[in-house]
Amino acid sequence: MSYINFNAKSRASVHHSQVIHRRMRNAGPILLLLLVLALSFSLFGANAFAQSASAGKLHTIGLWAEKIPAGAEGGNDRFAYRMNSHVIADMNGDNETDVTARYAAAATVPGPTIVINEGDEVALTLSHVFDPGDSTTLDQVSVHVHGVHYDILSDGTIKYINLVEDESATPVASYTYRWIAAPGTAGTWAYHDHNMITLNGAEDRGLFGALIVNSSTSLSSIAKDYVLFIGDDAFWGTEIDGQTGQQTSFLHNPALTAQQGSNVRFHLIALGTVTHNFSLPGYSWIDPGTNLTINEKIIGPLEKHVFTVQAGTSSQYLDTAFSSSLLGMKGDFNVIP
Ligand SMILES: [Cu+2]
Repeated sequence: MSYINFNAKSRASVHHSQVIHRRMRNAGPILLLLLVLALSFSLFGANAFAQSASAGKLHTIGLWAEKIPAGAEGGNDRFAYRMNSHVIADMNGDNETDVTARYAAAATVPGPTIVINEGDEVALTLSHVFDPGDSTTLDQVSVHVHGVHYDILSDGTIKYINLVEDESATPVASYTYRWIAAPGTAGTWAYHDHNMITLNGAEDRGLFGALIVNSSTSLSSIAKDYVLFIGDDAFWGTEIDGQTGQQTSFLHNPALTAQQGSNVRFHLIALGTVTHNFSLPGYSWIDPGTNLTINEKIIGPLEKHVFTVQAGTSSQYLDTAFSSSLLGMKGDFNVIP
């Protein structure tokens, strides 16, 4: 499941410098350019330039992959991603904003939800910190993302698959992935480990999370985002505050809360192997890409479904597929007046 854009390496700055070099050879166009610049300054003021400079942002992310040892109740060790640092800046590195405080301090399942805008770029450096000093530990871990553009070095797969190199963090070296949220990539996408070979990729052990690419036309009035991964036996989720960006992750059928009258957006991503039938009794919503109003949605493995409702009365979200309902796949949707 790779969506590789081999043209993604060409950068806007390269084109700009070529254009400027061509202009240097001929003074005429330069005078014209100065005239246009002066004119637009007088018409629009400096704001027009400030806006174009802030069009796309660069997200520099440090993500750690950690081990969560099995608790007293037994079971298997889990693995999880933790946000170590997230800094947003202009493409040239100016105007840095550190948003690391939005994330949980500990590693979480699901992993951190990375929220960016169409036009942004991401440089994500993954560090392998399972068992520092233990040379017998699993040696490769990666981040493979869906939906956005990247070149072959950022696929997050092993050499056997990509024919170039192992694109993994190891106990001795981190690995940097570069993503470009080009026009047309808006949506909600999964990212996950692809390389923990002895476990056949460790998304089933906790190494997965979501990337939300908001489009320029996304509603700015979203009070909360709920990212719900649908596993074969439970929902695993993250709740994100629309104002502060603060996020909290929950294992096993989290209770979601909303302020009455506010707009909340559900992002459903199916993991695993079975088909689900999602419903939220008392609510209906527009099926994206159509003008149909629906009140339930069949979601197959690796499919996703994103919709927005206005919080009215408390309800429950649930999976009504036969085996899922036997497993109790449901959680509370609490609306606070
Ligand atoms: Cu995948």
